[in-house]
Amino acid sequence: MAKQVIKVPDLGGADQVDVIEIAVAVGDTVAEEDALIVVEGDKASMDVPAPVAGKILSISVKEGDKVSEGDVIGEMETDAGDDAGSEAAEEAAPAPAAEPAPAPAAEEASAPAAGEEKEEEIVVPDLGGADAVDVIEISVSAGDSVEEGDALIVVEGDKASMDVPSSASGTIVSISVKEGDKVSSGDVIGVIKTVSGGAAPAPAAAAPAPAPAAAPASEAVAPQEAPKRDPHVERDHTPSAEVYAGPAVRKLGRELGVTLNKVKPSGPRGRVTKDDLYAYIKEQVKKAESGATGGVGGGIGIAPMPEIDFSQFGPVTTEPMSKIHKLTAANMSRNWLNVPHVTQFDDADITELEDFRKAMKAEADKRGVKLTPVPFLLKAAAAALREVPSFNVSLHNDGEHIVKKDYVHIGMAVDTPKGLMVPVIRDVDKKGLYELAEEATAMAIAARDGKLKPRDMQGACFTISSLGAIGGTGFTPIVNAPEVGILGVSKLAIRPEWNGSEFVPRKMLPLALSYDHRAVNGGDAGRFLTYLAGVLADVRRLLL
Ligand code: CAO
Repeated sequence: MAKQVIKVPDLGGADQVDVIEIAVAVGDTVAEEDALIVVEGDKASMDVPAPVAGKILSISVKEGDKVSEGDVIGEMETDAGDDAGSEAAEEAAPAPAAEPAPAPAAEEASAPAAGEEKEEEIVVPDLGGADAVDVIEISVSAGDSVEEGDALIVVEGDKASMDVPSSASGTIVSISVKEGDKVSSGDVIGVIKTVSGGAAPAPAAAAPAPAPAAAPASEAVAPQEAPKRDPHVERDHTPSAEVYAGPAVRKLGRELGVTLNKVKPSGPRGRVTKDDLYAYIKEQVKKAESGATGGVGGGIGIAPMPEIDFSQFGPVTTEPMSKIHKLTAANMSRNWLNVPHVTQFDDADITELEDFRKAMKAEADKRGVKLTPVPFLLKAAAAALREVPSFNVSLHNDGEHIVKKDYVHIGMAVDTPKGLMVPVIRDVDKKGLYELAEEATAMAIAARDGKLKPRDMQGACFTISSLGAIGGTGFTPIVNAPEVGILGVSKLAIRPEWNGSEFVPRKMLPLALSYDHRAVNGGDAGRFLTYLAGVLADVRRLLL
């Protein structure tokens, strides 16, 4: 182990550049060439990379300080031998950057007459010795009008990204590179049409674009970033390449898949810092989670609900939601947003069912069970799931398969003081009415007493939500995904029905079937509900 002083390397003649970002903290382990700090001169910002791999012992500068070549910016602990001193460090440190040098002189060319159009090749300028750098963004397309100095493409070397600016004002005729291509100094990347203007001669043909970055300070120099900054630029429409950010932040942004123009900058002169990037990601995660957990919106691009102080309208009390209530809210949001719902309505004529049920009431009481319409609904739904197997399905997670079920488990929504619970009655198709009545009652009691186990609430193919005892003429229930559908049952009403020759009073039960239209089509749903209503209208069909 050896201590090594970290010094600012050759800045290509630049002096007193600003420290605009500290990219590491004491105790961080860094690899050779990892950015330690970012400095900025008049025309470019650049990383100061770690001269060797090791651990940061101290950083002796802070954002806003000014540094020059040779200044000590900190200390590292390295694996090198004890003779590794600061001189060695200096030698080891690749000169990362240089103050942007004046553009290479354009080749002499005779000035064309005023108003004369001319096509010029656009050439990659001096990249400070770097070779075969990546094209990471194409900022213009054919037909675009550009001003001299506008970014045409953005390239990136090992340690920095930079704009390749237009050498002249004019119209882009063509761009011959694409993102992902590699280019070197002198490569032609397109053609621009210029018009010479009056006394002022147009830029010379085929002149390399002014080097936006450092003139080489050493062979190790990488292209440097020359960010274009316009405080008036509308950030959402700003190409990432034009966002003002250091190479380390750009790299991190790419790794995390963040488009930098969406990040609110907090650095000097609108610079995006690493902290801005992290803050942006935190915000996105929070938004996504609030959308997924049924918060008050903000996920998947939905505008969040405004915060409202209800006390301004009248007296209020605020109570915490129960755990079940919060879970239900989260599930409802998830299901509502994920499942394309369709709700189909029908009325089942349950006049005969009610006669039968009442006739059996005494016997049921003797057995200690309460025979309400619910066991009949369970039985009829099970029969319909067997009759229309294309309805007894779930959409596979991969979105490419349908899971067909050869079992019939049905959930039953129970209203409890702590919130909505949905216990599941298994193998409904194999059970008799009394057994179902008994189980439904036991499940409802367990739900209200908070005695249901997680397994008691899993595995349903379908759910029945009966609000018949409460009232209402109809409602549209939300599918309890990944189940395929849910039957909402409202209060039966005696209504005049036409029997072919006269109106007769019939007991009509309003049914509403919501289903996942990704998993089943209207035809399946229509057959399912028609069959179910038919069974309720004539329970003898359950015997068949
Ligand atoms: N129309 C008219 N009367 C009805 C009816 C209907 N559709 N359904 C039930 N009834 C009657 C019953 O017959 C019973 O009357 P009797 O005592 O005279 O026989 C009375 O209403 C009360 O029934 P119940 O509530 O004790 O039993 P149930 O089997 O009808 O319902 C259960 C059980 C657990 C489904 C119900 O108690 C419940 O919690 N329902 C609410 C479900 C819910 O909250 N759904 C919404 C989910 S989405 O927010």
